[in-house]
Amino acid sequence: MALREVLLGFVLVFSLAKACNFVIPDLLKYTQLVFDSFDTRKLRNDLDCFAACGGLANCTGVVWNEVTKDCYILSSNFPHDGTTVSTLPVKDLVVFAREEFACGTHVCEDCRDAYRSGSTGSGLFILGLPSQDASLTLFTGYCEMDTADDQWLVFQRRVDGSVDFYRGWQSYAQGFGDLQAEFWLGNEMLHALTASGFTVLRVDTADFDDVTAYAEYQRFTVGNADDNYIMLCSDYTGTAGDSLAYSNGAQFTTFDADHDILYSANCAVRHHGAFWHPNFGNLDAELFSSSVPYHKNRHPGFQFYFFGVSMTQMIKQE
Ligand SMILES: [Ca+2]
Repeated sequence: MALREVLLGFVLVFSLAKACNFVIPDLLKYTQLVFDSFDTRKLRNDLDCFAACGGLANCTGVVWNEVTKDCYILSSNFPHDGTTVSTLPVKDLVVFAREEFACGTHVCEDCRDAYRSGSTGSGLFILGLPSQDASLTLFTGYCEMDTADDQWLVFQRRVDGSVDFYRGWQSYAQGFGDLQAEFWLGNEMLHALTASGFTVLRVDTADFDDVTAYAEYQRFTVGNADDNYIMLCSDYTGTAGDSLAYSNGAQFTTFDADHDILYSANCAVRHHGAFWHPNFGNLDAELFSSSVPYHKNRHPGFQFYFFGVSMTQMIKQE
């Protein structure tokens, strides 16, 4: 009887693993894992945990905590507002990354790593960003593989207005939306990604007639929360106009956190969108904001807005 149970168990494990292949990356050179999960469940064991992932369409992997029996679901959907980032000792954890979102036997270092690992099509990947304190930040990202002969991590996409971008400070800090549709990756991640070295920013826009334009900035950094995610960009090239020059050096402003230098108003409220709002004094134009595609009265001088029906912003490490 006992042998039969063991055999049944073996068959069950085998069939689960076969139905959905997982990579178990070796994380032992790190002491801590930092990640934000879509959902957390108390489960009996690791088998139940990765089986839970196999049953969810948007699950890219799971983090299993052997001590607390918590199963953390990683997803292409962002957690709802109010969730917090987990920082846990690696020794208690096992990561199961779905094979199609990993780089061979490891989690991808960046989009270039994903491309070199043989994934030449754009899509989702589980990415690991190491810090100097031996912690690894694990997140699901969308890699654009065929723009300007390079690989890019998308941090904002607007295409159809399906996601509400008129959100507050905490939402923009942690990210929101759906990586396969519209989203903001999060100011915390933008800071972490751009703090580690030279980063190139690229903005692609299209208008109603599918006329496209782009802007590239060879230097792009986002500060930390203490600096209200101040943004610096320089060395422009492109066809869309150097519109972001006006936001160079601006802090991030949302409707509930006013860090623009316009004394009389909150630019995120006035322009119905969070952004690194520049100060234009009394010039009452519709300006930069993450609500871009649906602004009506675009100022003709600012070509992102002239072109901006759809908009993608992405970065690559140099
Ligand atoms: Ca203000």
